[in-house]
Amino acid sequence: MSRKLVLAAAQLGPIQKAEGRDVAVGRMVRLMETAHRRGAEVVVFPELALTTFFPRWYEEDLTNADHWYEHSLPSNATASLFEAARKFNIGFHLGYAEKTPDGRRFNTAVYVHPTGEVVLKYRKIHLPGHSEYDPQRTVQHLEKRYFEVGNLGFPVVRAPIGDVGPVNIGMMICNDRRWPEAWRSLGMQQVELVMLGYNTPSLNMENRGFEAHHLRVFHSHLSIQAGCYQNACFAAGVAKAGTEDGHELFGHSIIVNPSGEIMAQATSWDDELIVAECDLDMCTLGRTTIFNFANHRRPEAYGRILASAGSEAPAAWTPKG
Ligand code: CDT
Repeated sequence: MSRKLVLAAAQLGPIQKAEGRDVAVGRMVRLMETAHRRGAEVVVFPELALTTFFPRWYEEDLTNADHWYEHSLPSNATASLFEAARKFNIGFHLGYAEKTPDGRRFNTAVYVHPTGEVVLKYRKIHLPGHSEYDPQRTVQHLEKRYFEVGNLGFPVVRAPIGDVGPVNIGMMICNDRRWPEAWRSLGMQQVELVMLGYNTPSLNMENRGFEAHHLRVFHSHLSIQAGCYQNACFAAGVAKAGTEDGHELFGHSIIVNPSGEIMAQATSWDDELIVAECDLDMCTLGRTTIFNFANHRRPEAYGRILASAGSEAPAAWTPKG
């Protein structure tokens, strides 16, 4: 049986702070319809797809921020996404802010089957930024204030997609893509398709003058392409892009194959669908040769990676002569 999956990455343009979920959801349903017309079996939306990237806004009392979170899924506001999935027989990946019934807050993504069932849930682990208002910064990045570190690990599930049959699906969210540990955790479960959404400011507010503007996109692509190559998988890296209330997020959404090559790339910083036919059998080459983990990994030499989060300076060498 052919394992050619038609994958769509649905980049979203900006969502302004004052815009309600109805605006975003309406745009997303239109993208799902376009994805269906282009033969896609699955569509991947960005991180925090339903609202503006609100962690740039400081809120002293988190209870005043409740309106940014989804308290259930589906909800009245998101029901039409689930209806579109069923109507177009298309699975979808959605990033959103989750508030659990016991009051916990996570930066979350789900993969939803066309029946409306949630197949896989992931809660972001590598939260960038800070938790308190930082007067040094002109723009805040308060993910550590708004979210707890995800508590679901890096799960992979084998689930049917479209005509392809079972696919090993995993997820990461935005900053996770920069961490090889995240990719390898998915690779260790033979992931075939990584769905990942991002909201990445075009300017690094922690820039100390060393990071040229163009390197922001380069580093995003570098991370995704390396992750795919080293773990023999496909990925859809999908942006929320454009200018939200004066704050620019870059686009450049991509679909990448297990050779690390970009198969499709968005060219706008607005709502845009890119599609690629992904032959999942391409994952076999890397997995059975150079990245045959069972044959070539040396976990006995990797102890440091689990022993501590931070690095330590090496022993100094000085010449004897
Ligand atoms: N959303 C998210 O994780 N954005 C980060 C920005 C890092 S700069 C604080 C990213 O890694 O793209």
